Amino acid sequence: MNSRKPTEVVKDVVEAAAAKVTDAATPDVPGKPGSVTPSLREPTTPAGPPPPSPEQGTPAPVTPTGVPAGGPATANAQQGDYLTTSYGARLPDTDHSLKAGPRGPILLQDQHFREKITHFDHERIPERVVHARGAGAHGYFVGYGTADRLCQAKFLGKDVRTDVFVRFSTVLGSRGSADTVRDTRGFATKFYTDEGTFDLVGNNMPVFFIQDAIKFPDVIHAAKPHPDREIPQAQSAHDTFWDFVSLHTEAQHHTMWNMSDRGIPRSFRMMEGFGVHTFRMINRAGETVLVKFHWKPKLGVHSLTWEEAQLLGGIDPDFHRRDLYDAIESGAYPEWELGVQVFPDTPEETFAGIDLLDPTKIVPEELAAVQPVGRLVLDRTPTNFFAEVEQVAFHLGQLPPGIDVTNDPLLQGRLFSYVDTQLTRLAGPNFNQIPINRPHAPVNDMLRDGFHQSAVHGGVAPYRPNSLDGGNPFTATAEEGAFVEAPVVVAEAPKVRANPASFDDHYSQVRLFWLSMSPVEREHIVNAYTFELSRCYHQEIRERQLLSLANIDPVLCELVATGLGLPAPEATVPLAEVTPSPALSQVGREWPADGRVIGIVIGPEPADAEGVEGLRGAVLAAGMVPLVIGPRGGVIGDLTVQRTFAGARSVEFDALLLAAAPAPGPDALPSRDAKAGASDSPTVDPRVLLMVEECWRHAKALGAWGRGVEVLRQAGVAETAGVVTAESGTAALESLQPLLATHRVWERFGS
Ligand code: HDE
Repeated sequence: MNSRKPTEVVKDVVEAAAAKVTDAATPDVPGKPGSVTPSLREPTTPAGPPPPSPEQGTPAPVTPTGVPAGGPATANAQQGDYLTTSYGARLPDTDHSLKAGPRGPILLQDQHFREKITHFDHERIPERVVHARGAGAHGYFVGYGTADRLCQAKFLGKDVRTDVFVRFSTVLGSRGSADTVRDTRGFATKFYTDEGTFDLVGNNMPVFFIQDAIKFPDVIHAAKPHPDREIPQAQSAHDTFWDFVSLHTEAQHHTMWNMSDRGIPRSFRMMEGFGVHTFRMINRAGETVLVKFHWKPKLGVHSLTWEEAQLLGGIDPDFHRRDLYDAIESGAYPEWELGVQVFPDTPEETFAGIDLLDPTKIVPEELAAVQPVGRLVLDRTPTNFFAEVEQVAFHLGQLPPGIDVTNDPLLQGRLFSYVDTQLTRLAGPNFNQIPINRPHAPVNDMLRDGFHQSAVHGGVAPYRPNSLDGGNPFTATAEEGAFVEAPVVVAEAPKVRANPASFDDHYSQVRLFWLSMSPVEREHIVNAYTFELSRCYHQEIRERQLLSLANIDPVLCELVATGLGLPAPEATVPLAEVTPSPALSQVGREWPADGRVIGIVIGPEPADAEGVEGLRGAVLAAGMVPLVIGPRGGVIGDLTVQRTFAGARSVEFDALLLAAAPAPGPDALPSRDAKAGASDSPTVDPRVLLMVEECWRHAKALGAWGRGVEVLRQAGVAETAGVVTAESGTAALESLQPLLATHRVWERFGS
């Protein structure tokens, strides 16, 4: 009996026939499929896509707005001087619908009316189910070449420059929610590499609420607004969130990061980013290591105070978005270094006893240093928010050769989710053809048709193997640049719904984080837990969360319990012995103050007697942004007033310098708001006093010279920590700069 496979038998027959055939007998009559005459053998020598048949035409290569493709980026923007329909016919009127007489009904034949309204009716697409609120920017990434020994991905090579698009986001809020809410921030980067797109879809926190992707709908349903009243918006301070995290205690680590100052960043530019999961890198020799990705901001990690975040939610809900775009526009390009923590790829997939597949755990930087591998610079704002920021579609399964996934069960689930969600959100399977998602590497994918198909594929054989398109497309070998999965051994094991035992430790690293914080950061954490839990309706939920806090740290538990007016429970598990990681604290280091906003208060005099113009120049020269605040709008002397006292609020700037002690302006009516600039007998405008008081309370640097010193005195803050006085504005700025380098005057918080 012949035991050979049928395919092998067919191959032999083909080979035998091919040996005999000299010329293929193709009739010269219409109906030939494709332009290639097939060979009898399967083509094996790679060759490009077949040319079109002579009788074939294609749509003209024009842009969506009707000009030849291949021109500048503006070729995709609207064209010409005149208003047209979507099919390019000029229009005489867009203000009146076509009616049967001026008082008559609208005629159904009014093509322009129907097109305009129909398109408008369909302008919205579903917002992202999570991370709906975001902002994005273009930039570039330059590899240092330091990863070459670990990873074959070419974009990490020395001086290789790759275009990127980054989208930052909050997780919980709807598209229109405020930027400064307490939440995790998304940090998703699309690298348009020559070897295909690489999406690094991370967060500004290195751990996640859950260990298995199957729990994602649970945690998100718990954190989103209650299904009955749809409140609260973009908040975790409510019963369902705390109900879930207090029952599902693996969420406690991420929850503490959210309650810490990391939950209220000062700016996207001042956030770290983390890939969260462990990934695998493969070098040219096929050797593998396990890695965790880190983004390190050039400006350091900084946060808002809770009160600043609240005020900004009302005064400037777009604060982070505006900050990002203003910084880029003014040339203060946000920058990060990409780094990796590297671990040996052992069968246990652990490092220093830490399970690298558990996304609720970090590896402290003191145990595995972050090694820089490249630099990211964001230097262009979007031209059209919808086309770019809204339509960008990330997917962490989009990996270049050299970077591969691990079995982290959260990562594994995400590999399914991101394509799936785009099918609804971007209405079909062709989302990678939307301009912002298009790869910058040639695509030959055999995926065809579907909604919004904008490629015009040639040939007749989008299948493999084929001979009718000359065998194209061919598969590549690793040497030819193919993405080849690392041949990781999957251990023989029973099919189960279970976690490894090491995933059961839910508290030791939360304690590690808590003990790594400075006193002022701990105070903020206590306040955040107390605030959020006090917003829960049910005392049972507060008590249950206190049980978790008791297992993290008795002092934390006691302080939060006191704030809630409840007894502190005893721990139910032994407290973990941990070594704090100083790298987790934001306090105690110095950073460049690039792009910081310096408020400058001037008086009503139409002269620059105080030397404010010189100060403005010095602020700009130091890479910071001046914000001139005056009693009235317009120009005072040579200075353009950017904010009036009535319109300014301290949360808009990082430090305040006072050039004058302006008397209460005619529009200053303190009695309308007793809290505004309270002073017994004010000779200074109460709104200026309010700015000073708030700055002081928020531990911001303050300075004055000349008559400005009087304001500090009246506000009761003169000669206190972080308040400088000098002979001139430029001298005051000089004394202020070291204070900005540490971000806040921490001792004002009493630490
Ligand atoms: Fe996401 N996540 N996620 N996520 N995620 C989405 O994809 C999901 C997770 C992250 O700016 C969605 O296009 C599952 C971790 C960012 O467009 C969706 C799980 C981390 C963004 C989705 C996670 C993230 C998303 C919604 C559990 C940090 C915004 C819209 C396994 C490492 C990307 C979309 C942007 C967006 C699913 C967990 C980061 C539904 C199932 C962990 C930054 O596919």
